[in-house]
Amino acid sequence: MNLIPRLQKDDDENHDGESGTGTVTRTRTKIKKPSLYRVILLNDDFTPMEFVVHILERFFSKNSEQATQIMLHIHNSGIGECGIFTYEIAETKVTQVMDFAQKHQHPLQRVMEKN
Ligand code: TYC
Repeated sequence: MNLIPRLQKDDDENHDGESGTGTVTRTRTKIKKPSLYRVILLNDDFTPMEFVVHILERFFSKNSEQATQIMLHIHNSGIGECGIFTYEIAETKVTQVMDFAQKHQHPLQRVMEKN
C-alpha cells in the first residue's frame, strides 16, 4: 500500500523545457497517522456514581444515557473506556479528571493506554 501522496508532479520532470538535461526534482510528503490513546477509568468503592457520570458528561462529551451506561460498566466490571484521543488530548483529559476528582476528594483512578 502506498501511503505517500505525490504533491508535485510535472510533465517535464527536468524543469528545463527540454528533454534529457537538467535535474529531476520531486517533492514527497510522508503522511503518518498519529498514535491514539485510550483513557480508561477504574472502579473504586468510594467515588459516587453521580460524580463519575458527571465526569463522563463534562470531560468526555457523553450524554447522560451514555455516561450512565459507561459508569455502570466500570462499576460492574472494574474498568471502562471513556474515549480514544491523540496523545496530547488524552493527557489533557487525564489531568482534568484527576484535578476534578482531587478537588472533590474522590479517589477516582484512571489509566492512559496506547491503542
Ligand atoms: N463503585 C462506585 C460506587 O459504588 C461507583 C464508581 C463507578 C466509582 C465508576 C468509580 O470509575 C468508577 N459508588
